[in-house]
Amino acid sequence: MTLVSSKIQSAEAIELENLYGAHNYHPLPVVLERALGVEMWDCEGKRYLDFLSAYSAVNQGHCHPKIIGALTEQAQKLTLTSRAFHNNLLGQYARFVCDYFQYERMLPMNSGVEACETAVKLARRWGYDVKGIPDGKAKIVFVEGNFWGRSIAAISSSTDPSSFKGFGPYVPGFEIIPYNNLPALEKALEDPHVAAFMCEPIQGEAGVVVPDEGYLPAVSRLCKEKKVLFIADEVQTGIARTGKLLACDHENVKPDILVLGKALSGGVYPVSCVLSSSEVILTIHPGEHGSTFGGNPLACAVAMAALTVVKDEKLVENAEKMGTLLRKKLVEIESSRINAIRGKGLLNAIDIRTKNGVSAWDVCMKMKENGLLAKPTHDTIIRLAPPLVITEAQVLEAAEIIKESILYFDRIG
Ligand code: IF1
Repeated sequence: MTLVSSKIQSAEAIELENLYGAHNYHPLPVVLERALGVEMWDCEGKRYLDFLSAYSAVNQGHCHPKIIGALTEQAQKLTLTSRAFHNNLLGQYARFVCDYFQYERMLPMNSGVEACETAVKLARRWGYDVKGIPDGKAKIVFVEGNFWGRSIAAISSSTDPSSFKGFGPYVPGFEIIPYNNLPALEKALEDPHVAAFMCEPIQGEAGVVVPDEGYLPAVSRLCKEKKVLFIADEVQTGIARTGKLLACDHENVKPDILVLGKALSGGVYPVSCVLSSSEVILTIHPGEHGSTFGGNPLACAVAMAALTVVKDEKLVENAEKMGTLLRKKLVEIESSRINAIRGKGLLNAIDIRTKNGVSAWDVCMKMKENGLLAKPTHDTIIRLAPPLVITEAQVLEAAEIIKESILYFDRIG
């Protein structure tokens, strides 16, 4: 048995993944060894600014001392009881998270996809028990470009072939309509068997797609009129990322079911949850849904610490302020390669035009060389989403790296 070495070099670490791991990813060739706040270091000690935040899981910054403190303290007391028994933290955490987001009840899960799946199950059950949809007929409406994970249900609602192709047959009872299109929603909701409409308030994986102002309030109104639950997947947009506690808050919309994950733990541990009313959450009875790890005391302690950091360090305000500064600096870059800059708070994207064979991937490789880590999505889009603890000096440093990396390709033709 070979001993695990923390002194491994980057090339060897990548080779081992290639040799022994599944090939379900194509990461940027960087091997990270440690991180703090917005900064990360690779095996050779090179420093980077993190502009991905593990897809918005690390909103509070890497290895936040208060969150790691809660983790290590709780880890020495009690980590997992299963839900066969109570633990001393779950009730306190449920009250904490309900007060924090202003909902009546919470159902704890682990990953984002499990929480989204839970929301879909709750909607179907509510559809039968409360709305009175005939058994087996419940329909959930989704939007094109949505992303909520890799399970069979999640890919059954996906319009991205790389997610769904070759994994059928798919889950029935799902309808997919265009995003940001109210007439399409109005039409879909004419079917009395629709239990819920689910979408991201800003689409993350689709490329930071911000819907028109007024879309979400109209969605909420249409759903109410038709007695359909509005499920907001805020797994990526929630918890201060977009410069409000929730992206729905930009338009003062309150979803009937709110799904949270990622930053709920500050990225130290998989913690997700579904928040809703008693009417919805209590439609599921003992034995009908659950998870070995969901609601475990370690997760409860970590999530309470992570949410406390968001308030204590005013991350909503900082995301708004630093996001505005970042976009201001980015629009100043004079390059014909840039199609558009968009986003809210610190969830932003540069839309890069592929020119002379230079793609978003090449720009990300150049940024990596220059000390900033970001990942392209869909060939042409670079998501820019640093931890929300970023300082003004770090935003300016990052903007300079991004500018230099793009202008480099303009200089060489
Ligand atoms: C991967 C993407 C981002 C999500 C929303 C639910 C989930 C996600 C809005 C599921 C997950 C992740 C999954 C991760 C990469 C990442 C991602 F590029 F793949 F699409 F963020 F944009 N709802 N998003 O964004 O949460 O079960 O993963 O905890 O590699 O699949 P999960």
